[in-house]
Amino acid sequence: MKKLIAFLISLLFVASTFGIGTLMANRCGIVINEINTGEEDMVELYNYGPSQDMSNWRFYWQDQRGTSGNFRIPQGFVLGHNQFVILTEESGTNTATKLYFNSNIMWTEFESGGIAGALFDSTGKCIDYFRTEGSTYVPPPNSWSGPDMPYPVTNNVGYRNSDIDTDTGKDWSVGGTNTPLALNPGQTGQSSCNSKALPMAQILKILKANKDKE
Ligand SMILES: [Ca+2]
Ligand SMILES: [Ca+2]
Ligand SMILES: [Ca+2]
Repeated sequence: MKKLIAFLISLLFVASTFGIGTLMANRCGIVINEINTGEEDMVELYNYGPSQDMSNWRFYWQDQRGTSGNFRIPQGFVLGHNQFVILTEESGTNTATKLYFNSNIMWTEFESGGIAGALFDSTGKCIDYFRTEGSTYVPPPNSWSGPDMPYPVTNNVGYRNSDIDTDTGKDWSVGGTNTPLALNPGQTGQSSCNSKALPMAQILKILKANKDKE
């Protein structure tokens, strides 16, 4: 029993020092949650984590035809816990849930050859990203791996299909209808940071099982 506890403590130490902390970092915060490649092009962000000041964050978009652009989140914009915001190419007056950039995104359902997007914080750190089939964009920090999100983007709708973020296209589905400012099919909206609790729950279960044996 003592050996087991020592092993589990060391496992926890290793996980918290080297693995889980960084691995889970993106999943606890803001994600690119949904895209609309039709009229009008838009991006939905969702915040799994605590309230976040997004002043001077940047959303970068591009396509395989060689077009790209940047949206700068305005100074003072804060995205609350479990809140959505839409970034749109339209022009208008910004609200708490919709930011207008008056700058065309060139994404299309099937003529772009592939599309990609990435979200950067004010220090330039990449927070989240996605890539479709056909895209050769390598999102920093160069950690995206296949499979890619499907392309064409059926019905101009691409969306995260769960609360899990694996930094692959498996997290994304296409088709159906857009759900702006609402959870997507397959999402609970609860923090996938909670997956941190899974190893602990398992550890407690093991400890209890061993205790019961004693
Ligand atoms: Ca479009
Ligand atoms: Ca457009
Ligand atoms: Ca949605």
